[in-house]
Amino acid sequence: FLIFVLVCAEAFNPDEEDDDMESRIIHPKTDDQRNRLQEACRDILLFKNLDPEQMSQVLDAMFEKLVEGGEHVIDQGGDGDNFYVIDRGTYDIYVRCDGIGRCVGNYDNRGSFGELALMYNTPRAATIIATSPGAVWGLVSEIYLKCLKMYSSTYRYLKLQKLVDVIGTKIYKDGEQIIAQGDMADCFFIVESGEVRITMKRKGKQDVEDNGAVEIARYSRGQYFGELALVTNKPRAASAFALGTVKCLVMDVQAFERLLGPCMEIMKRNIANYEEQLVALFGTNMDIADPTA
Ligand code: 1OR
Ligand code: 1OR
Repeated sequence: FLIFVLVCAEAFNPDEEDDDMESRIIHPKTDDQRNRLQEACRDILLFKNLDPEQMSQVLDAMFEKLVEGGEHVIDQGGDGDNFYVIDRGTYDIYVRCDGIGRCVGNYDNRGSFGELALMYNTPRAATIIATSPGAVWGLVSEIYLKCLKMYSSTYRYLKLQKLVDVIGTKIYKDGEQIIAQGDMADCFFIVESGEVRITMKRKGKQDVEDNGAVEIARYSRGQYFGELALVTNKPRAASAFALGTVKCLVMDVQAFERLLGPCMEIMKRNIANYEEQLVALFGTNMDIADPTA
């Protein structure tokens, strides 16, 4: 999973995305209109990550629609054509259920509506009726969807970038120790290239050849290790050594907790497997030296 994330992060560059608004739509505006429009769009989340050029294209494409009190701006069940940003005026939101229309909310001189039918390609989910004379800014669905696409890719990229920023790489020579059993833990590793040998000391045999260490696992590209001590808050349960030259991605404990918190459940499930394998390897888990002892 992690390698997948990292590969995506490397391969993905939002600047390379087709971020042009293509067929440029321009509805000319007076200075006053442009100022009002800019003000109305200031808090629209979807527009926040657009660069000035893209934002200017979106503003160009928006058109002012004056409305009278009682006018339906959107009718429930209709097709989604535009997204609307409120310039001024008050609006009621009606939702029809079992033939009965109910007012479920209202807008007071600010906000936006009409995104649902465009996002999900569904009929309009509510009726919007102006309760005073007012004005809204419309944006055709193609451009709205383009913004949505850019927003989600930028958002994804920023998240991945955060992950990449806190991961360092480290190179180990053949035979070099990466983790020592019994040590306190401060980081987590992902093998980027080469092979890592995990060994564990057996109880009472520390002075026998090779400290009585038994190889219990080998990891290669894309696999992780060193998570156990971080998850359990215990010393390292095993040692890790480089087999040939090894390149690891290294994440410190703070980054591990912050960024991999959502993966914790998967890691815990894998840890449960260690216990099964321990029994399979040694007959009983009592045979392993307790690093805390
Ligand atoms: P749309 O494209 O479906 C109607 O066109 C718009 O009304 C819709 O996008 C929303 O932007 C807006 N349920 C459905 N649509 C709502 C609601 C709403 N509120 C605003 N809209 N509910 C009210 C939640 C306060 C749920 C009612 C059960
Ligand atoms: P750590 O932070 O304790 C050593 O540092 C790492 O070796 C450990 O995290 C795991 O990532 C990795 N038991 C304990 N740790 C293991 C095991 C393991 N396998 C890999 N590590 N096993 C049971 C004991 C025989 C698994 C056997 C396949």
